[in-house]
Amino acid sequence: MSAESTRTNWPGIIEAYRDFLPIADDTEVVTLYEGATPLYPAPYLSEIKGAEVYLKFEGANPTGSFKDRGMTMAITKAKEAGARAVVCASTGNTSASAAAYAARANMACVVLIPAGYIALGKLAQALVYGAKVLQIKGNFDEALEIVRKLGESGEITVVNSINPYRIEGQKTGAFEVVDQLGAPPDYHFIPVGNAGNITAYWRGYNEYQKAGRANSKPKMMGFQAAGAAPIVLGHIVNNPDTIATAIRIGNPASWEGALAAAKDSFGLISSVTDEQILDAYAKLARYESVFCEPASAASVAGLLATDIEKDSKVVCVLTGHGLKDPDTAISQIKVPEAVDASYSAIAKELGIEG
Ligand code: AN7
Repeated sequence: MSAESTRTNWPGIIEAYRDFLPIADDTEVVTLYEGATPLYPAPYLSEIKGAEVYLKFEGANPTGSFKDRGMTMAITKAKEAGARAVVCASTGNTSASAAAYAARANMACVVLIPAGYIALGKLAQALVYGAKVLQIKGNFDEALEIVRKLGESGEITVVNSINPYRIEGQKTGAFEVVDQLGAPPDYHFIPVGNAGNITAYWRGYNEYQKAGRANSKPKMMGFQAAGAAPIVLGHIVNNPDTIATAIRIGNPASWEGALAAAKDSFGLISSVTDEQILDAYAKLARYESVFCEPASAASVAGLLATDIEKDSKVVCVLTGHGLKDPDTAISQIKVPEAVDASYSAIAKELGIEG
C-alpha cells in the first residue's frame, strides 16, 4: 500500500493483515471495511515544528473512530465462540462501534455510559444502531468495574479493550502508518484514555519490525488530559474532568501497557490542558482542514507543546471525527444570527455595495 492508496477493494483490517492476527482460515469475519484511513500531510504543523508532520485520520472509519479496528476483531471472535450478546463500558466511541458491529453480527449489545458525559453524536449512534443503552450515575471507571463483573457471570462477552482481541485489531493502525509512509515515523503522538490504543500501536510497530517490514520504531508520545491524567500523576484520579469526554478516565485498564510503550520507545506520557486541546482542535480544522473530536486533538496539542528534533517524521493519530461532538464544536464558535432572506440584507452582511 502507498500513501495514494484508496479504499477501493479494501477488504477491512482482518483480511488486509490476516497473517498478523489470531484468525483461523475458516473464521467468519464480521467487518464494515474499517481501516485504510487517510494519512494526511500537515503543512501548517510541519512549518511551525520544522518537521514532516502527518495526521492519521481515524475519524474516517465506519463509525467515525479508531475503535472499529478493534471491534471487527472482538465481534468476529465473539461470534466464532457462539456469543449471543456483548457488553461494554464506554465514554462513547466504543459503544458506537460495539453497537454497529453487534448489529452486523446479529448479536445483542448492551452499553454502559456515564450519564451526562457522552458526546451527543456517540449517544445517537449507539441508540440508532439498536444497542441497549444504560446511562449510569457514575463515571467510566465505575461503569467498567460493573462490566468486568458482568463478564465474569459468563452470560455476556465483554468488548472493552480488556478483551485481548481489541488490542490485536487496533495494532493494525501501526501497520498502516508504516505502509503509507514507507517507514515508521520518528515520533508517534497519540491521546491516552484507557490506554489500549497506545499499547496496540506499540505492539504493531514491534511486530512489523520483527517481521522485517520496518527497520526502526517511533518514540511513543502519549497525552492525557490534565484533569484526567492518572498515568502522569502516578495514581488513580477519582473524579476525572476534561472537556475531552472520550478520555475522561481516571483508572486506565492498560496503564502498564502505556508505561511500557513510553519507556521502551524512549517516549513519554504527559498531559495537556483543556485550553491546549481546544487550541489544537481549532487549528486542525482551520489550518489543516481536519475536523476531529476534542480528545483526538490531544495528540496535536502534545506535539505543539513538545520540542522535537528538526526534520523529524511525525505522525499524530486523530482518533475520532469532529461530528461526534457537535456541542463542543458549537460552544467554541459564535453561531451567526439569522438575517432577512433578501439580497439587500445579505449584500449588507458581506459589505457588497448596491
Ligand atoms: C476519540 O469509547 O475509552 O487510550 O470508551 O474515544 O485506547 O482508551 C474511548 C477512548 C482517544 C483514548 N480518542 O483511547 C471509549 C473510550 C478517542 C477516544 C481515546 C478514546 P484509549
